Amino acid sequence: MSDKTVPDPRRLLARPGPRAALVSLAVGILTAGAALTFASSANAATTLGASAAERGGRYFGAAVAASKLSDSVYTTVLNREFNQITPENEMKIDATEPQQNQFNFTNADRIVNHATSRGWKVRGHTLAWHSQQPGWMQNMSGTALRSAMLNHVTRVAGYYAGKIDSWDVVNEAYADGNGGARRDSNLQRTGNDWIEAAFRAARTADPNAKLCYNDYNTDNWTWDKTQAVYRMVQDFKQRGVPIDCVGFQSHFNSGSPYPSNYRTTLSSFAALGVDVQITELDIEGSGTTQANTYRNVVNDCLAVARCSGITTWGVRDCDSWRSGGTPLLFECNGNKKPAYDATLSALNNGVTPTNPPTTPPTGNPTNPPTTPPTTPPTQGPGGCSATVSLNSWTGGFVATVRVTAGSSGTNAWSVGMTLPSGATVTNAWNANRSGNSGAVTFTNVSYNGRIAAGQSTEFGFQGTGSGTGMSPTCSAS
Ligand code: 9MR
Repeated sequence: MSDKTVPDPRRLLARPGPRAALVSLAVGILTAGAALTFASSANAATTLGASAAERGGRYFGAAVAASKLSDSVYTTVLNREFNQITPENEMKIDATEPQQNQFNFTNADRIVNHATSRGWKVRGHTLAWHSQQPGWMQNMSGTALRSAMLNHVTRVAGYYAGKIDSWDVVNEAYADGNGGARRDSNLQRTGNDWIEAAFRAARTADPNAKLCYNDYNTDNWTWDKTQAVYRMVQDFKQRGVPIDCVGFQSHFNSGSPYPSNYRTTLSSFAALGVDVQITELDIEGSGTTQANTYRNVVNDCLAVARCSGITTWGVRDCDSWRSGGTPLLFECNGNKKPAYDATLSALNNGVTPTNPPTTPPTGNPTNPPTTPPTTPPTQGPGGCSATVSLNSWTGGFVATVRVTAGSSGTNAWSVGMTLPSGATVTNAWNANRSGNSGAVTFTNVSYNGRIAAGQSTEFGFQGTGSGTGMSPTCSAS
């Protein structure tokens, strides 16, 4: 099935709600806090991938079609500019399991090998999706379909274990313009928990891959679909469903334009304790207008510490699923477009990350309050525990600390840890901090001190140096 031949659901859009004032305030705060640092032009990186790598170890990638790997114009651009690949169609369910329990990885392997032999990252796309299901799966329902879906996740993620940086575990599970409802599909009809079941199976099959939820029309913070996905991720984090990242497809055009609150969307999701990735970027248009939008998107990603990479959905305009909209960075002959120059210079100029918001977004009537927790602890303290996970690059790291309440919940908590010699905390979110090197203590902020028994919350901090080897201790009252 080709999306080129069917009406495009991305043009049937929900309208923004009444939350614009709050959102512009949030954007204003973020923008005011941003600082610009400029790489000297003599030392500036000359390719997208190299420049992104210099911005906190980010990647800049492209969706790749196996059939194009024999096109030398295509591979010349691909090999020079990018350091990450997403297979455009070759890892979809119809490609990898064309007959039930008969797996075919030939084309996906060609792409994965192209990437891994060059040290690039691979985003796996996608394990569970209503679309591009093979015929045998389209005809299934109920428990048989649930089992088949989980088997697919297990077998495919297991086959590629160790080779995939991030998996789109579930793709496009929410409906457009329907108040933030789930999309109806045979998978959805197996029960609302199908998404978390897929994530748990993926974690078991490949414990090292980052597990993402991926969708489109989730770029505008005020749209119901965005808010619905936000609530799902928030719920998953609160209940310990394994989710590490959210992919924003970001197919922009006149019907679904780049929203001015895009940075707020990215930073709000990141504040939930997940990485955010721009996964299928294309921007229809040309010339300066298109270039400016690419620049804005790059700057928004760079401003959010947990925005770990950008992938364009194809290499050249003629490779695009929307080639008529000339939405990519290269002409068909491989020449760079103005949008390329804007993208590279934005990467090289490097917006410094602002502090993630220290309070979760509020004021959205469709967004249940994140504070206080729905089940306040009745008594404390029953102790608490803390674990830390690191996202490191040369010279720096982001630490995500998970605080879990013991047997009777917490009213307040304090986490201490000793930073390795040479490491310094530069900023923290969702916690108060005392000290920035050596022994450092983090305490709850107003909205996350109360944790119900057995439940968790997360805070984070960014540092320079190496964060390896920290072992947090937790005390509760
Ligand atoms: O670019 C892909 C195109 O070649 C396929 O025909 C189409 C079929 O579903 O899928 C396109 O990729 C889609 C991606 O898998 C999910 N998000 C939307 C992308 C564009 O339609």
